[in-house]
Amino acid sequence: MTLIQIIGHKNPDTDTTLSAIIMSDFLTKKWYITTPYIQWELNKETEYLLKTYDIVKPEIKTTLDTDIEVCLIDHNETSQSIDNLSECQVTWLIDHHKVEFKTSIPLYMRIEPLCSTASILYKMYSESGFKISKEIATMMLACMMSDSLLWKSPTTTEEDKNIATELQKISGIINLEAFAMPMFEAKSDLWDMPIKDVIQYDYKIFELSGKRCGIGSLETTNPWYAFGRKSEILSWLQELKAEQNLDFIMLSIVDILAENNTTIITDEDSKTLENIFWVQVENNESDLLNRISRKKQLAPLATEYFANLV
Ligand SMILES: [Mn+2]
Repeated sequence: MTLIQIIGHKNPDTDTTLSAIIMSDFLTKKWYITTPYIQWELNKETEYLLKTYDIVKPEIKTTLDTDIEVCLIDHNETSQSIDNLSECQVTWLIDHHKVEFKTSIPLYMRIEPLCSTASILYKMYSESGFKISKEIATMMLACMMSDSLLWKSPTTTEEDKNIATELQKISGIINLEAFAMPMFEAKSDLWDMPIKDVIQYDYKIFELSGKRCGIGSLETTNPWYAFGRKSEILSWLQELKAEQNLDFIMLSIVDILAENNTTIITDEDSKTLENIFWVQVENNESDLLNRISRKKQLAPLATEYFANLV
């Protein structure tokens, strides 16, 4: 019997958390003994889903046991993973992000450009001939809706939509919008949260050609909340930049309903933002139009910009 620890990325979101749970179910069907973990407290969308669908919350861990095999889920970059990744034996990796991963041992690695990691897991169940329960189907759909923002993100593919149709049959979820809207509303309920946490609510650090870049993407049905606290956000962006030893930091406010992105940026990083996205910054704000996907629209342009600086 092989034991496997399954871990999602830092600042856990719905796809990383539920995909860890789904992967645990999948590997159990393959006779492994597995435990899903998350790296920090959940966001309110995921909390809402656990409560509504009676799902057990994974335990929090930021380092893993180096004697037990590891499965990375929904990420592959060191800066987004557990603190002792270099000492761990990663034998599985399932993801849908760009690849920045070096391995010292052979592994099962599957990366596909689908809207969610759960979409890939659906294919793995199908290929193995494993039955998907109603609970797992519901979780998979939640991951797909969360990562694709109800198909609005350009990461959505035809294959994802076909997978969702199959999952709707199993889960009995007829109306996807009615299923997804309470998720988005739960995620947007930030009134009691310190601004430092708001910035890092959905936040990733990238190592781009030797530069450390923090990119926050606050997906919300209520963008006015963030703009109402812009001056606080700006001073915390400055703080976080120093604290996390970053070269650049930006916070995109993604309006889920209007499908647009207005980015808040400090004076210090305004010029860089203008150069990355070919936009204007005014009053520490910039209209990034319909660029709502960090993995497909924000990170690639930033990657290209910093690569050209070298
Ligand atoms: Mn994901």
